[in-house]
Amino acid sequence: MKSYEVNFDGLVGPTHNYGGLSYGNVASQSNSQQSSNPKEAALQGLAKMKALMDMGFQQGVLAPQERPDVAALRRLGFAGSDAQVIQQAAKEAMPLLVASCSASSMWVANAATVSPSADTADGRVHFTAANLNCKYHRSIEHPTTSRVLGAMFADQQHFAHHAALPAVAQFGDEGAANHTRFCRAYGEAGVEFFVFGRSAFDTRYPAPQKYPARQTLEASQAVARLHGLREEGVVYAQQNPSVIDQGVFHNDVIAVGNGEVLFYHEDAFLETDKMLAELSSKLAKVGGKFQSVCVPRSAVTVDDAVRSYLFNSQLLSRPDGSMLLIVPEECRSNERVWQYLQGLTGAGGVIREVKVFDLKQSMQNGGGPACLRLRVALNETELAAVNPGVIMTAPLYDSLTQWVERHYRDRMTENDLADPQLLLECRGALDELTQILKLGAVYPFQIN
Ligand code: SUG
Repeated sequence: MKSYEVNFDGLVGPTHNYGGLSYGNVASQSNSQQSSNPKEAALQGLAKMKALMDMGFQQGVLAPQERPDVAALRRLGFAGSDAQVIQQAAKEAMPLLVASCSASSMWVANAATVSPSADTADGRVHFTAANLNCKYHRSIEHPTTSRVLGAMFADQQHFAHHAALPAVAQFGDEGAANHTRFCRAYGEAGVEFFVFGRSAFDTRYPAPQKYPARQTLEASQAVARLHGLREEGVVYAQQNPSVIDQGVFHNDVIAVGNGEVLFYHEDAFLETDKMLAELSSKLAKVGGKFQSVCVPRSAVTVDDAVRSYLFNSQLLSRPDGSMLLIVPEECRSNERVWQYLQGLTGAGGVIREVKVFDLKQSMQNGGGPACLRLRVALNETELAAVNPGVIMTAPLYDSLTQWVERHYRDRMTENDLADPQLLLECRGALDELTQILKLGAVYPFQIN
């Protein structure tokens, strides 16, 4: 049976702004309080989806969330009408209002961890929504994420959904940003690779000194158990704590994998050789031949990787078995990175082509091409069971761009977030969106 990797990209929400909310994420911190352009952000994301669809890849779309999150503000003690809640928060606790307005759900690599049916005990595709426990503004995403994923992958015969892990730092889980899957073909059993930043319960593991390690070993292990993965089909590795301290807040900022290939930076992991050997032997047991492409620090420094997002790229398989790398524009403007990429694609290895996308609006908050997509490997039957409303087509692209043009502002600052009118605008837009994507009622304002 045919199988595919379907990339579901997060549609940027209408409140996209630079809140400076993510300590440890260099771009988010350094662009704090700049004015943003939500319309441009959404159109840049849609252009990438359209381009991948036009190249023949399976492409889907994942809806943004209701923001400002008035219900979250109410839980923090703000009261009255919705407008009063927003006005009171703006007056007394602007950082909380900003956090409740973040469009961070666009980075859907953090929405969930997904295990394809070929890897799981019950033969279904398993999803665990990420608790995103490290940052308040992201920790409020998972209830809606679960509803949206439930509406997209509704058929229980093929899809199993797990609630987010317990909402404490010991089970901090950032979803697919720290998860990669290796396989010979998408529909065959593979090896799931979980990268953690620290252990919450075992003090023998080192931890970063400056910035938080968002993913714990125990969270990754819990997800593997929930999904019914075989021990032989799982590899755990620890992220090098010193790169976390240099701004590598997720593994997908320093490594990306696809098919039988891992593309990674020399400093990405601890005990790299042992990890590569385990990946290689476990992949061999399911018929695959593991290949790694290591980028040496002499060619690209960790700082270059963090600034250019070289590894936050999409590594995609082409029909001839070679691969294509989708990178952000920032890779072209970094001389060392661009030179490295020229050498890489010219060397006749597996990665043959690089395509550059302008995703500046998202990049300024630390979100590159890979952050913006959630990968779901599906066989033909499973793909047919996905809600067809969320699969990208030329007409859907047209409706979504028109929808963005109609509803999105082209400038957003802190003052705009304090405007109660914004809430009404966003709800109006999202109500229409759920009809376009045929999601049914998924937002708090639709179900309460
Ligand atoms: O969680 N930025 C996101 C970026 C997530 C990128 N995702 C992956 N690497 N997979 C984060 O740090 C910034 C929001 C702000 O500051 O306004 C933010 O949430």
